[in-house]
Amino acid sequence: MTDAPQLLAITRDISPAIEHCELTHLERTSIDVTRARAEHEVYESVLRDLGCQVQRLPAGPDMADSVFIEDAALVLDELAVITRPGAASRRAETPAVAEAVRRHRPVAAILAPGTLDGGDVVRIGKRLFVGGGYRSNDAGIGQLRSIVSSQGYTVDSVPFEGCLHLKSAVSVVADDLLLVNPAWVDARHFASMRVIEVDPGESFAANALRVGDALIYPAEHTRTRARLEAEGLDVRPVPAGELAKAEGGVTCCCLLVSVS
Ligand code: CIR
Repeated sequence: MTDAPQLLAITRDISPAIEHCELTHLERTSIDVTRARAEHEVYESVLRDLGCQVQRLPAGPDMADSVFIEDAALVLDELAVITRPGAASRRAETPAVAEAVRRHRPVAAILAPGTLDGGDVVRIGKRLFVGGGYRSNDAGIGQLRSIVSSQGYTVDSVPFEGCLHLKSAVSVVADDLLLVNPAWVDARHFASMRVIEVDPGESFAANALRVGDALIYPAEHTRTRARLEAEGLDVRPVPAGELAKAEGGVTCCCLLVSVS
């Protein structure tokens, strides 16, 4: 008899230095660390409600962006790829993530001069779409292709603009359905997928975290949430406004690993 696979959500502490986080498209505004930590705890408790086991890694004051653990690795069913983040300040984040992930997957790594951020990778089955040109460069995307092609994955570079990562512009909300901000990415790159567009007044609303059949979703984006619910999707709102000031969304704050 085999045990049913379980979902492990690896999260990471919010650094006391989060006020010094990387910012690209937002003005720096004061981040309330206590409030951000409270938001993160709600997020973790919703992950648990959805059946995940949560493992939170510690972070140091040299890792301002540590909470955004998604960028440090890409975890697939067959293997994990430890990234080389596009922002040099974030490269100290990867060793501890590699150590945690290695318990569950064989591990490969992106090497210099390649760069890749996990937030740039949208997976649709065996197709990986990588937002190129900002945090993830051609060398990193090429290395990813070499690493995963033997496992049957295709890797395509997708242009986007106006936001930090491809997953800020598009995320998968059901097997055949994407949530998209059309101002930031052209959904025709993802042929065969149906599309829900964000409400035009909610630019940052395209990032949703799919856990099983449910979606963890920022409570702030009420009008786009109504569009998701009108599709019959099970939306679990979480407060995410404080971490949004650091340019983070809900996919960024965990790595999901199916374990048996
Ligand atoms: C950064 O600029 O790297 C962080 N302040 C935010 C990272 C958010 N990660 C993500 O969207 N995957």
